[in-house]
Amino acid sequence: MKTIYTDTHRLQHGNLELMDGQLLPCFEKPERADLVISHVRASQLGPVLEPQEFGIAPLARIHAPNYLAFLQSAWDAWVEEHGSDHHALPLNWPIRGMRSDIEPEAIDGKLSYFSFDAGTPITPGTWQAVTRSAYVALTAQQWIASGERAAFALCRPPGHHAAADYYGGYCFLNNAAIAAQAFLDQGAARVAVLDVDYHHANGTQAIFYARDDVLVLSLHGDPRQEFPYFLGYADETGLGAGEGFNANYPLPWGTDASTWFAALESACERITAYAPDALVISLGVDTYKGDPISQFLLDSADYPRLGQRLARLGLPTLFVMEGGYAVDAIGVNTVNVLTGFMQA
Ligand code: OKP
Ligand code: ZN
Repeated sequence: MKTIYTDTHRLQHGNLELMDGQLLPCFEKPERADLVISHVRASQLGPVLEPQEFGIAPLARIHAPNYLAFLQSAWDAWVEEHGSDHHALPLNWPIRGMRSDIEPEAIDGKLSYFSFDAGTPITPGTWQAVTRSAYVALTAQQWIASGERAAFALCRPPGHHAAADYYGGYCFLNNAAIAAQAFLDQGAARVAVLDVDYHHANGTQAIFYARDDVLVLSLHGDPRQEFPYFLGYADETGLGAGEGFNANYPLPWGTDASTWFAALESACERITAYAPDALVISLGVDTYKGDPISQFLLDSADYPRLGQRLARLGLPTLFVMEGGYAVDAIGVNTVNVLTGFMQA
């Protein structure tokens, strides 16, 4: 299996996120992808290739023009207002009854308008890093379109919390959604996106919620207990033409491998019934028992089994990297999924 990767991810290196009442060093840090790529290189998985350039068009198939314009200009606008000593974080949001339909002029207002948390700093290199992360996904998608059985897009920053016009949860551009749309634009009739990250795929769900050409499935910490709290319930099944084409599997804190794999089995049956032309896996390994911000109990030996089950779906499969914050284990666990897939 080919891996697509670029060092450009290091340009997103946020200093601080607001968490547990403190400004803490960002959990979503360059070492994550550095460790995954070093494990890929040490494995027998296959070659590591650089991404190509794709311009703005495939990003604009998913993201709103005003959002892309904001992301591209946000750091410069922030520096103009506040200088460059601190990375840009939002501070307040429109709640029920407030106006959420007008993009403010001031940069602090724009940051709030286009975001949903205070954990996702915009830095000098954010635009460069997030566009390259999307190009990693698009390059891997192209390999599959040209006949590869599977490919691994080692994206960083991750993408599944980003929707058409907002960022948050360390995500800015929805790499998995951009790749799924590329399959459709190249002639696929149906694509399934299965998100096995610990956190709900709120952005991916929102993007495809009213559509029947992308089946979105997500296994995740129950939103009653877990970030992002405001989406990811089991009764969110799609809207209009999309009714029946969204499936959530919320699971409680402390979920172990047997419960998690039972949910995976249900999701896999749904995918088989949908008979997609391609499968995109939003691959987070923050389901690991040692993850510092997550509450599931999977162990490293469970990840090959995940890969094996996905291989049995028999579909062209694009793996897109999402979360995983136990940096000691993220490389092993990720490569375990991919080698499990290849050996099946
Ligand atoms: C991104 B991805 C927990 C705070 C959570 C944001 C987590 C974003 C996860 N107390 N902060 O889905 O791995
Ligand atoms: Zn996650």
